Amino acid sequence: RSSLLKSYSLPLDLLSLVLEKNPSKPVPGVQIRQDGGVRGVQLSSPDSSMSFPASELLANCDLFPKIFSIVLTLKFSKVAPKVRIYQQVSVGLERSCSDSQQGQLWFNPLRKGLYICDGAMWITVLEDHKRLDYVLEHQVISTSSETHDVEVFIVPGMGLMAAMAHQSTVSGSAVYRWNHTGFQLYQNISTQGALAWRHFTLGKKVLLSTESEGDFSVVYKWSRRRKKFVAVQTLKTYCARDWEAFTITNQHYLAVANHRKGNNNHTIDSVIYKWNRLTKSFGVHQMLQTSGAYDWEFFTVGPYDFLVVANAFDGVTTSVDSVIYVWVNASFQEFQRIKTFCATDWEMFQIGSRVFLVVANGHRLHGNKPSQYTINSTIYELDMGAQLFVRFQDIVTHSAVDWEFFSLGEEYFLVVANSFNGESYSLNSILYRWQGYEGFVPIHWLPTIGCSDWEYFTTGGESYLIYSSAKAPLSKVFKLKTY
Ligand SMILES: [Ca+2]
Ligand SMILES: [Ca+2]
Ligand SMILES: [Ca+2]
Repeated sequence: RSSLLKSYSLPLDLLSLVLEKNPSKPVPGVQIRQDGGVRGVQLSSPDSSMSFPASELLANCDLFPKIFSIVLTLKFSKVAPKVRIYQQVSVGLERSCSDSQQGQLWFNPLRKGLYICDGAMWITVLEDHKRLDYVLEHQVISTSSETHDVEVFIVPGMGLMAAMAHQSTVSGSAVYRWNHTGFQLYQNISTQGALAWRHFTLGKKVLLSTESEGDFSVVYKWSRRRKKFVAVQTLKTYCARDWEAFTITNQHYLAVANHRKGNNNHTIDSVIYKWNRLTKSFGVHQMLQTSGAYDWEFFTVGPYDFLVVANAFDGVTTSVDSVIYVWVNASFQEFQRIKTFCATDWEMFQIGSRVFLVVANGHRLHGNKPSQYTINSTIYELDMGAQLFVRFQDIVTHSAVDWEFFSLGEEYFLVVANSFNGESYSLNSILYRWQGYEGFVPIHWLPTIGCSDWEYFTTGGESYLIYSSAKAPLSKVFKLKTY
């Protein structure tokens, strides 16, 4: 490939190729013009004799190149001045924008961006695409105990907040608030071995639900008056690992992943709840049998609504099918089964029109044999023709418990939470970048301890990643430095 690239990265003069094909015979519709010191070509009408097969340029190349540039030099003799004259462009790192600055242009040399003031805020006219340069440790948060999950969300009037599911039943869980530079403890919430938090909104209501090792889950509502989360409903759950909130045709649903009943009953029902507007509470809508369910992921492709469960364990083996469901006639029906190994997380993402699902495989365990933690986690791509998800890429992970997808500028990334390799919890979690047909390629290694979750968020124009630890009382915020 590199030799091909070399031979094709040389510029080719397409015009001379056409004009000099037969120098004795002029090409119809083409005239040479001289203007000042510049000589150019005038094309008065397109002529079929100017075209040639692409194979003349791309010998020994079966595929048309994905990236190429065509340079054109144009001369305009008459252009009507249609440009509206604005005030001068001011140059600097910060400029205010209010009524009196309306229509003013501002160039920020650091961001290489040109902005126009609309009377209230700066609107981007031109901006250099952000590209990830490096990842910087930004904040270490000392937490009251180990953490199984972080949920980052926005509360209107309060800004960015993060709920952390802490292990300790004594100190409970905590909600943090972003104060321009980092997260600060905002509210403690008493929990019994919290496993996950999920934030969702019902109209203007902001709700937060927690899952715990006990036999119940609690839904909290943000009280605008008290500026706190207050408990509103308790639901019977079985070691619930995850909640997923979603809306289909204006109806709100919650899917709970029931992990196990008692000590070893894993093949049980997980429940889809539906919001009842009259009783203002969630009622059971549908039961779906799951095996050690760990995660629900809801996603939409065109007119279709999907829900996929991560099945982790059936009591004997972690090699169980995880199931993708599709919404038909007001309930979920099986769409496809995919073999997984202690599946702990599904993440759906789109790149252009392509739809992907990635699974986090925790470990292989069968009977009394020792567990294998260093195994493949797999990315699947939706084949629209076959209406099936097909294997796209395998990535080696170490007891993966979470995938997080995000985009920066025009680039796409995946970060994995590697939690254990069979010997140690101190491992690198890896950040992968999308590189077209090569798929995802590792680019950054982030040291973590017992990593349980990654979340991506942006605030104040900056991009961040936060990870939580199930083995140490700390969470870390990383800043994604761009150039
Ligand atoms: Ca999370
Ligand atoms: Ca997920
Ligand atoms: Ca996550």
